[in-house]
Amino acid sequence: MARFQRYKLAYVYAALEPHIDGKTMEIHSEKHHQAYGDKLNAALEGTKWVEKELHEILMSLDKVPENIRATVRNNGGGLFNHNHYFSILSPDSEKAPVGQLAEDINLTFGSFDTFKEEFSNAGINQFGSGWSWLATDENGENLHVHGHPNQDNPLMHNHIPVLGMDVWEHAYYLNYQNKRPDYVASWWNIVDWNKVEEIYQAALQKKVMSY
Ligand code: MN3
Repeated sequence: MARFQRYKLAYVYAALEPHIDGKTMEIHSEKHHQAYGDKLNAALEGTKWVEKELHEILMSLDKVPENIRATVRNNGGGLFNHNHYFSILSPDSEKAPVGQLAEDINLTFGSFDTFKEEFSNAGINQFGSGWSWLATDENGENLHVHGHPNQDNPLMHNHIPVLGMDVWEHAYYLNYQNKRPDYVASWWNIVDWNKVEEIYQAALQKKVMSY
């Protein structure tokens, strides 16, 4: 069995319709996500890095040998980001943050709506492919929103990821074609806020949720 594995969905591919169609989910998970894992495993095979957790590798990319660093950044980032993404989506969304995260989003951004706007805009305005992320700093403090290109994520800046939205076209093109803002608006209907709160509780303890 390969060292690094993709997270398998806890629901059927069509479960998120009409917000994301089943065919997009299937291709996204079985082709794109699978390929990131395959390429990461191939790059790290026979190195000491297979003994590390994925998030530890992404937090120390500067120590990864230069000849495989870009491959590990792109595909390790891709594997982690999609493990996160597929684990925080659900057909049974609470539609709004819960627990400590709900309180801290209000404290930091003023309201859930203000946060949603900032997070959505970071995704909509990301030039080319990338992600919108809510993260804490390395101490589990200072919630902030940041857009990242390609498969980069907060770990590469020593921050702790809390919530990530994929804005690559492969995440939405079958339903939405070029209309990224429509996908972003619909995406809020399928966020599993109980799961995001679990990730945030770990972040408060300076821990990265592993998969
Ligand atoms: Mn993707």
